[in-house]
Amino acid sequence: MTEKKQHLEEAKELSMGYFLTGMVILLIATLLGFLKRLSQTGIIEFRATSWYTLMTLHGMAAFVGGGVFLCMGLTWYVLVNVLDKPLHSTKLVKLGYYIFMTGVALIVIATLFGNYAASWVFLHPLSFEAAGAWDNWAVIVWVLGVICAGVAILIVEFEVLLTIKSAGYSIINAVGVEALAPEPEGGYKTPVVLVPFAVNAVGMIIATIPFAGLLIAFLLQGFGLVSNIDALLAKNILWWFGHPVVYALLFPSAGFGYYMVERLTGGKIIGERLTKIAWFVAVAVQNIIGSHHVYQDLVNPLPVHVSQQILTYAITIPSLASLYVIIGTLYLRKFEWDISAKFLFLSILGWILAGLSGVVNATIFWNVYIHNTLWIVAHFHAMAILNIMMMLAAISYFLIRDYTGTELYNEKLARIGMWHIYIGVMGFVHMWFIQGIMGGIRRSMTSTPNLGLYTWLSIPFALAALIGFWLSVFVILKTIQNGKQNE
Ligand code: HEM
Ligand SMILES: [Cu+2]
Repeated sequence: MTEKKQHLEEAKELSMGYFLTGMVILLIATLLGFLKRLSQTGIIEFRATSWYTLMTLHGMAAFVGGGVFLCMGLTWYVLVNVLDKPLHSTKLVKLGYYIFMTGVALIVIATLFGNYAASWVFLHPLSFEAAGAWDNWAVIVWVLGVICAGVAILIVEFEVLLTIKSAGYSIINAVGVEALAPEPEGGYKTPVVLVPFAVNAVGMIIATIPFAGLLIAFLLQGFGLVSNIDALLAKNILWWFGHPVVYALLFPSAGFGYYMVERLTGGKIIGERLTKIAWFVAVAVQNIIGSHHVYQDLVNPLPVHVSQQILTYAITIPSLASLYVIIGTLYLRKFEWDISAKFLFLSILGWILAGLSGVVNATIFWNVYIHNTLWIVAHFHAMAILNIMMMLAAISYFLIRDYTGTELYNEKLARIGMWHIYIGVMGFVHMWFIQGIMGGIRRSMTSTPNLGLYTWLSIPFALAALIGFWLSVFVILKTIQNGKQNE
């Protein structure tokens, strides 16, 4: 086997481990989501403690266990392909996997066995005000689980940066700095695909440090060694991390978009300088906008509120630039509308919807109306599924052919799955948008009075989405199986 083949094979194996695990977690998490929504109609019933436990598990499992994990997995393969160099350390990649899985196990224990139900963002002091619903040990196990996930994220992000560095690229340039100067003859040195991965890695490493401090304070309170963590400070720190952790999904997903567009169209994306400068804006801004989640905690000082609104608008720049260059490149070049291109295109539409609804959240004047309503739930499911999961499906279908060297098991079935997901999620997300505008509250096991009709209407859509997920996973698994048989 040539050296090139060897490092690709190595990355393939590692990616596949992360990928399959993330997919299983995601399938379970989406099933929980469906059951929760169904129970809000009254067709099935959960005890209150179970509903909030499942909500907590669903959020953490879908977002972090499924989304972050899938993105990490796909990242290894894309990085090695773009760099044409081996990963910096396969040992670190494996270590990240095992620590993450330990975190998953602890979170499952804290929720399913300990009834921990303070939501995936466990805003302080909820954990310690359980009113008998869960014991202190469940808080400790939950926090230890989150610490494992945090350590795994740190390891993975360091590995991303070290891989870029050991392939001979400068990290400074990889976060967009080189584009501050006009493009030299022969083009910029750093491939543009690397930029979102590097920006995310830097962002997560910085954000994890204050978060680690908060988690340790939680542990100390859990053991009874500290009694009064300041709730406002705790919330601001939680969101310092909680905002950019979404970028552990969104930024790699943008990178996958660039990668696919370049390979689909056989050339570099247009607007490289613009794109890199846009990402450079995100390097710092991503880490200082978390307090837009606490606009309604009015005791935060006014300059914090005002700066949060302006800075949050600034973080739309990399998204706007990405939309522009991806749509522009696809418009200008010829390419085949295969299943990946279709998923990619739908993901772009989802990105616009999620982004626009996010601007509503970011604007204090509107936030007053939609804070803690189902509008927020609509916004982040639009982001998580209509944008990110669609992009992850696109890159999965794209890479699975590389992985296996075979064609898709059944392109028609893949297309049917795609439309089920898209129409299904569009449908149920819009029921949430409507309920949110009408004041339907989030994190409630029962529908807000008079808004139950929309909950009912969302069920067929949610079911369609679920069928779409399972179909897509079936096609991917079958393709992998066919690939193995052909080896
Ligand atoms: C078929 C797909 C899905 C369905 C039907 C679904 C359904 C739900 C429901 C009913 C809630 C509770 C909302 C409330 O009433 O406040 C919820 C919360 C949530 N979902 Fe989903 N979901 C799905 C997929 C996903 C995915 C793919 C992600 C992320 C990648 C995700 C992330 C979250 C998060 C973070 C929460 C908040 C949990 C909390 O507040 O602690 N969901 N979802
Ligand atoms: Cu945020």
